[in-house]
Amino acid sequence: MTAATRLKDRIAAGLEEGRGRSLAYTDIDDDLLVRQHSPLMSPLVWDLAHVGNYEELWVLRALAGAEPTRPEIDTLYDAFAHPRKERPLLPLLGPAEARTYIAGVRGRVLDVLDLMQDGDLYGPDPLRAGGFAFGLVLQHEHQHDETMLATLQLSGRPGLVRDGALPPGRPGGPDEVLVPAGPFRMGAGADPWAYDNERPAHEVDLPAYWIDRLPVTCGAFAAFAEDGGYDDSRWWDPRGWRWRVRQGVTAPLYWTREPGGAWWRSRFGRMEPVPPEEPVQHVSWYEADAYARWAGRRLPTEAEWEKACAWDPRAGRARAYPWGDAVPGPGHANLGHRASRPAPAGAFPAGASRYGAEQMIGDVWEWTGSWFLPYPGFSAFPYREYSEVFFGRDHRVLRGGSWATHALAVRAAFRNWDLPIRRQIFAGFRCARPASPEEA
Ligand code: AVJ
Ligand code: FE
Repeated sequence: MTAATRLKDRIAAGLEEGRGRSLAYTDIDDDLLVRQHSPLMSPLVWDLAHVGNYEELWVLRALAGAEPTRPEIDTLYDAFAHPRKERPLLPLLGPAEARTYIAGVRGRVLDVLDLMQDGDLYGPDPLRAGGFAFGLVLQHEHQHDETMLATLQLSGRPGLVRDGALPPGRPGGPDEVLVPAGPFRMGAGADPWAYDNERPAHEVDLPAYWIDRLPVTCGAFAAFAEDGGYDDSRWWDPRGWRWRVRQGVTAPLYWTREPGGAWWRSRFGRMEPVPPEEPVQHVSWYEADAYARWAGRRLPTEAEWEKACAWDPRAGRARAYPWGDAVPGPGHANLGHRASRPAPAGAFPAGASRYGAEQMIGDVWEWTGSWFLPYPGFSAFPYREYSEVFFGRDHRVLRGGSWATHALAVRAAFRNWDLPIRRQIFAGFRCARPASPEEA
């Protein structure tokens, strides 16, 4: 078997798995597919056709030079032409039409893949090299699948809760790990499917710091709320405080408190007690930032997060994942919607990084203290609207992926970003603090 055949098989299997996921999440009544569950989110039927339209743009047209199959629909599925709140008013393809459209695109994409040779996949064309355009559409579909899950959670409709088994938590152990001072290499190395915003890799020198071994749990976050953390402006960024007051936020999204004081949450329409040992999710950057200040800490910078996750000081190189370069297995991390929830704190000792940080990949996206900015020497590829137009002081960086993220759509160097008010995403955080000179 040639190297191209092996890569083509991996791509074909990945495309099929991703499509199975998109179709499973949209295997619901048409009425639920076309309805807008929240002005923050697209109707699910938009995501479905958008995924196929993106695949047509990048594989059929950009890579293979094909003519548009349905030029009149492009603008409907251009995320920049129409903000989310406008999407339900557009003459979108209906559910059946959308499924037919994306299946037609997929058939042609598999034909294009089939015809690719070693020389194409390992040649100089940057859209073809390493199967880049295929990796782009595959990751994109998984990103929208995660967005669809967030929409389904917002809809509050029962169903689609997966009760797959997760490993038990491990109470005890150190709260924080020390990362000694020194330089490390930040950003994507040889990974052919890395996004433009992960490049170029560059050296960053950091002073010594402590970072939480585990993400902040629901129990710890409840202590902040019970201590009046939501009522004390001292802990809050001024913009966060205004947002908190205006929105009347008093707990993570989907949480409620009984008169007796017990915390409950709604998860895909199911009411259940908040599990104290589970990493907290559905908190905004502002809530994470306020918790950290209350705890006498701060959020890690993006560089601190990545060094603690990926750097191997003995080998002097960055790993693709905390545990090494092996693709994520069930003992490493909670990814790919095994269960519709994060795993309890301490569930993945085999997923620990060189510095001893755990659960950095999977479970919950982790807010960092950094704005979404380009690395020095950044150049947009293959299009400015993936990352470049979002750089600046509007979006905060999230790292590590959640329980809903597919293994192909996250790695140590992967950067996600969102507005600091966002709560419907599967985001939590961990804290950090500088090390004193004696500790360092
Ligand atoms: C990287 C998750 C912020 O969903 O807005 C999807 C990914 N870009 N379609 C998003 C994306 C174009 C993006 N995030
Ligand atoms: Fe998209």
